[in-house]
Amino acid sequence: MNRKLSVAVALGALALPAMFLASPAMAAQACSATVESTDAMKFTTSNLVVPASCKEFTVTLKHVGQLPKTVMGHNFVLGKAADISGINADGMKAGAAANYVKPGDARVIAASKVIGGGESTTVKIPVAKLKAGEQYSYVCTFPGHSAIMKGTLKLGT
Ligand SMILES: [Cu+2]
Repeated sequence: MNRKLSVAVALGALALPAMFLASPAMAAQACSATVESTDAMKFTTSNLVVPASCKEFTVTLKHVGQLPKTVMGHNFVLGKAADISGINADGMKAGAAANYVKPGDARVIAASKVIGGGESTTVKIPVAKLKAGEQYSYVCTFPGHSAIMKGTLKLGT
C-alpha cells in the first residue's frame, strides 16, 4: 500500500466513529474541516466558519508536502485575532519541543502538534470558547511561518 493510500484509509477509520457520535440534529452542519499545508509554506484554507450548533469542531491538519518537520513543520494554533501575534512570539520562544506553543498559554484556544510532510493530525476546538462577533485567527507558529500561514475563523449561526 502506498503512503497516500494508507493515510486515506487511516483517516477513513477515524472519521467513521465520529459520524456515529454525531446526533441526527448535528448532522446537518459539519463539525469538522480539513486544512492542508504545503512545502510552499501555505495553508490551503484561509477562513473557517464554525457552526454554533457544534459542541466541538475538529480540524484535521494535513501536510501534503514532503519536507521534514524540522525544516518545514506546520501546526494549527487558534486564538483571538488580537492575541495571535503574542501567541506566535511566545510560541517561537517555547521552541520545537513545545510544538512552538508556550505551555499553559491561556490565550490559545486550540493548538495542534507540529507535523512534517506526509503527516496529518487533528485538533479539537471547544465551540463554547468562541463568541459570536469575535474575530479569531489561526496561524502556524513554526518560526517565520505566521506572516503567510494564517487564516480567520469565526462562529457562524
Ligand atoms: Cu508552518
